[in-house]
Amino acid sequence: MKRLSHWIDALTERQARRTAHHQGRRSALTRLGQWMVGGAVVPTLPWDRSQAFAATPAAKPAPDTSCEYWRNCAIDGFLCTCCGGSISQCPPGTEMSKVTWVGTCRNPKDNIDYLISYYDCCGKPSCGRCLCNNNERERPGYSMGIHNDVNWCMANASSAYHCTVSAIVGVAKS
Ligand code: ABN
Repeated sequence: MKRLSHWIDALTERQARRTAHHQGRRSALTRLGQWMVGGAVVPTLPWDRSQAFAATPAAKPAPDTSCEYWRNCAIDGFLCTCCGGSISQCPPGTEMSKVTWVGTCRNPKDNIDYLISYYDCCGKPSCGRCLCNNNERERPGYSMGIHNDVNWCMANASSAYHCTVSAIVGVAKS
């Protein structure tokens, strides 16, 4: 009887060891398989990467906020494009000068010379941004009509100078 119980003990122990051995290996293999499949699949999931390399709006300034922009070839003042206006419109709360001076600038895209009217925008204090002093074809101050260093708000209700626009008003005859 003692021998039989010894034999049953031995058999049970061997069976338990075999099961534990198999279970351990199987679960390790299962975990390895899951890890490999997961590693292969996750990078192919349809992530939305459309914003990943999107340029920020401020990355590239508009060309007309530069003193080098062709229409600004003879401007003396603050660019209205930096002050809430556009290349040819005054910012809200200001009004265009009643008098102005007209320069001539060449558009590099079509090689045509255009007449550019540099209206000052009046009625608010100086904008203080994007100051340009370009003087292509400008002449000394004794001749007011061809001189740009003048506050053209002089004839407006308010002579407070804010900024200057560069409006195309015609084509220069050659
Ligand atoms: N036309 C621009 C400007 C305004 C005030 C003084 C000088 C120049």
